[in-house]
Parts: sequence; structure tokens; C-alpha cells
Amino acid sequence: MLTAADIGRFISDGYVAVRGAIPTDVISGCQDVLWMDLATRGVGRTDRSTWTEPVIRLNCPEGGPFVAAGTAQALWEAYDQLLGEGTWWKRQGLGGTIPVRFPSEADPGDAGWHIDGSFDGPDGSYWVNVRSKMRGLLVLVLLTDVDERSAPTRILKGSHLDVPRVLAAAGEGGLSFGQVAPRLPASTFKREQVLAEGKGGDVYICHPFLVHAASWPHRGAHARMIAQPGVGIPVPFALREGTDICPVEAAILLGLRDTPAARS
Ligand SMILES: O=C(O)CCC(=O)C(=O)O
Repeated sequence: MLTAADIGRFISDGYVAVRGAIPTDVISGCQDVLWMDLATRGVGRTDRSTWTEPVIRLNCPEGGPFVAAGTAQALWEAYDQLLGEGTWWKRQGLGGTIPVRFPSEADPGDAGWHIDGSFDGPDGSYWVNVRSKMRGLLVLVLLTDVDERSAPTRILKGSHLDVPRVLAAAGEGGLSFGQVAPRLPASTFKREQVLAEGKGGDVYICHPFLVHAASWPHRGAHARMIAQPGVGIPVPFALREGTDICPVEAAILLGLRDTPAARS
């Protein structure tokens, strides 16, 4: 269970780390499945000569250990607390893509600041709107140990508070996810950078509007695996002040009220 302080930090910082959310045997099972997938692409778990690309992006497998990972009790309890019971899709798995990052000095080409998209837009890319249509959370699931040398995801702490105004200006239709970061104020990119480090099984539960990016070079010893599913919501946030709002919605409303001068 998240404490009241955890929830307060989630609203102000845009994320909360839940350590040990997924048991280690489940994490090992997920790694085994992912290495089997990589083997079909000629990438061997113990043969580093086959680790030739900085990143290989896998579709998250379904079934088996991924069901156990996606339905971990600590995660579902936190989703209830952050979104409200009965408001989010109880997916039997994780979903999304898993960028596997290998030790490398090369630019992986996918390490720009962004927020994730939520719904299929008119141009075929993922779009997002201020009511966060279809997405309640972004979840960074560490499927391996990740330290500062092994290409952790970078997070701009508190950046989710800068995004609602950009999205509100675009109306109900929203923006393609790639159009959001270029519209953010310069102050967003001066915010404190936090690295999503930890042990396999640690999970960073993030506000859907949190600005984040991959990092490079990867100077760690091992291949790094992080799943980054969304938590789906069938009904977008109403964003009506004074009603029964959940912490994710409270942060959006805070961002809409916030003035640039008040931002840290
Ligand atoms: O691999 C990472 O660290 C993050 C990747 C990411 O943010 C994305 O693919 O949307």
C-alpha cells in the first residue's frame, strides 16, 4: 500500500517507486522468455559478440510470468489508490514494448524527451489529450537490475505539471505524443533529473504526463530490460474541481492552475 506521503510525492514529483513490487522468481521467468525471443533474432544471452545493437525493442510477451508481473498485488493496490477502484483496466499482463539496451557507446536513436501517447490519432501515431484519454498511468517495470551505468530511464521530476497547459491548449483532440515536448517551456528541461534505478522487480509508477527519456551510453555489464506499459482507463478524467478526484487527476488540475513563476 502507498502511504499518504507516497501519494503526496506522486502528485508533486510525478512518480513513486515501489521497491520489490514483483517477486524475483517472476522477474527471472520474464528474463528467460525475453532471452528466448532475442535468441530467435540471433542474440545470445551468453554470447556478447552477438550484442551488436545498442537497443532491440521487443513486444512484451503475454502469458506466464508476464501475467504474474502485471497482476502483482502491490501494483494493483497502488493503481486503486492512484486512479480509484473500478476505474482502470485489470490487464492480465504488462503489454507495451520492452526496449532491451545492450552495453554500447552508440546513440540508440530513441533517447529524446517525451511523454507517451495514449490513443490512436488521426495520423496513425499515438496521441494524448489533457483528459488523458485511455491512459491512467505509465509504469516502468525493471525486469533486470538497473544502475546509473546501464542506461536507466531518465525522469524529469515534476514535469507532469507542465504538460496539462500544453495539452489544454490543443483541446479535446489533443496532440501527437511527439508534439508535446517541443511545446514545453525551457524550465521543464531544467527540472531535476532522476534515474529510474533499482533491482529487477522494482517498479516506478508514473503520472501519464511525466516527461522521460532513455539514456546512453550504456557502460554497464549486462543487457538492461525495462517494460513500460500503460494502465488503461475506459473513461477519461473529467477534470472537474471539487468532485471526487483521484491523485492522477489532482495533479492534472494542479498543472492547469499552476503558473510558470510558481513552478520549481
Ligand atoms: O528505454 C528507456 O529507458 C525508455 C524508453 C521510452 O521512454 C520509450 O520507449 O517510450
